[in-house]
Amino acid sequence: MGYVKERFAAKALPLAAEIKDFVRKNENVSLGTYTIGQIYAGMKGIKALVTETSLLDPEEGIRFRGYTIPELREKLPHLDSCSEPLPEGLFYLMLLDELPTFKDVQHIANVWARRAIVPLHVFKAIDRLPRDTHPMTQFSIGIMALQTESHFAKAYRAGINKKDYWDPMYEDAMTLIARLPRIAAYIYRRSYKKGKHIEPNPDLDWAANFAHMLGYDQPDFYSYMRLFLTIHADHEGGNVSAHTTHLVGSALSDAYLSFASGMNGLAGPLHGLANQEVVRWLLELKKTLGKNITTEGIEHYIRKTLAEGKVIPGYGHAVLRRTDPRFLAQMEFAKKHCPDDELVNIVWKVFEVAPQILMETGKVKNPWPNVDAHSGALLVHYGLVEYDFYTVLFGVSRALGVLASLVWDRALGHGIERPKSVTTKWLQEYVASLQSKKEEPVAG
Ligand code: CMX
Repeated sequence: MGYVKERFAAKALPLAAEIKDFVRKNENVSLGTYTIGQIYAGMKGIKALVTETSLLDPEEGIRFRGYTIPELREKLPHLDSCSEPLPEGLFYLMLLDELPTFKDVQHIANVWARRAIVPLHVFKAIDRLPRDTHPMTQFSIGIMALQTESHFAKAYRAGINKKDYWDPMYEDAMTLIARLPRIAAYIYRRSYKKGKHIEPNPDLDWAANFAHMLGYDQPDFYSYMRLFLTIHADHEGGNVSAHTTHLVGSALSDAYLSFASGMNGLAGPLHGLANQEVVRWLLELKKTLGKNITTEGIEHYIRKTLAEGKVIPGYGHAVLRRTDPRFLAQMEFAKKHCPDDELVNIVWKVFEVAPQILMETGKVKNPWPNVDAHSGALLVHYGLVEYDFYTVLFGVSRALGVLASLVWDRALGHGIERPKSVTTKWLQEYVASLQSKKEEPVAG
């Protein structure tokens, strides 16, 4: 057993017993009520999930194990040549609830590098798909093809004791994270670079090696990938990709099946696919406005998009009510590395005018930009212009959070998820019964 796994077992197993006891003693404590409006609005705001790795505050933004994004950028280990954190360190923090040392980060990087070899049949499965298949579909199928490697599925079939579920889940999570960059880079080079694949460089860290396999070896791009893969990793448990991974895992589906399901959710335009939609929208804006990329021109374009019954991609959020700190971290990065880039400047101009227009609609609850509003312009700046691929980058990062959570789910013995559903007729009758009770004459 590696030392990270030993530390996880030493921490998680006593905690599982502690939480069981906590639940037993407090099982009737109410967390408040929820409304019919919330049910129809996608269960927003209903506290119904437990996720240990991160917590989202509507006003402040995300905290990973208590640390904000600016704090992570300051406190997580980084290379001497780069001030951005190494995402291996964030994974360690989310898994163990402890800030890693540089040595811990190197250890994780070494484990992933040793496990990074992808079996040939995975590439063959991807190669059977038409080359113009959307990269997220190829990614999901690649992950599914890798499921032949699952330790959890084999252990379950062999009759593993439920107390030990976390162990093969840990192994699957580590192996899957190790292999995702290779699968993602394979899809990129297959789809856009005539299948000219690039061998991994084991001397590079996880993020830089990914950038290298994609074909982008600029040191600044390595830095951006470290930042990108850190900030997209987790956003508590209720977002579609995290919730889906957790839900499917609750049926004891292994890490590959669960994570592929999460990626199918990430591929929706209201979630992760928004990063490709933002660049598509920005390029259309540029084409429509020509040289007239003024405040008035952008305002007009935003109003036209809304009038056509479409959303402004990259704006709004189901929980956040302020500018996303993940947007701000990328803005800060861009100000340092490419302040004169044309598309980046358009992102900033849209930021100046879009919130006011969205507020004027009177219905958008959060008019501020989210993480996806900025990433694409930076990727275009570094030459990665094939925007249909952007959600795959998001997916590689999201693996860190949702797979750390999946290991915790099995260690804590979370049960199969199965909320109760009712029909609209049931709700109508329920409301009518409440009204008739109110109208009943009071005795005496
Ligand atoms: N542009 C136009 N209208 C928007 C909007 C936007 N950016 N954001 C919200 N609205 C609209 C909704 O479509 C909804 O309209 P209807 O009442 O006509 O259905 C209304 O405002 C209220 O929505 P809300 O409560 O503010 O937002 P939701 O929680 O329902 O949805 C989100 C959140 C992110 C799906 C939504 O803001 C949106 O569609 N944004 C654009 C897509 C996007 O950037 N997604 C990425 C989110 C981050 C991520 O997961 O990666």
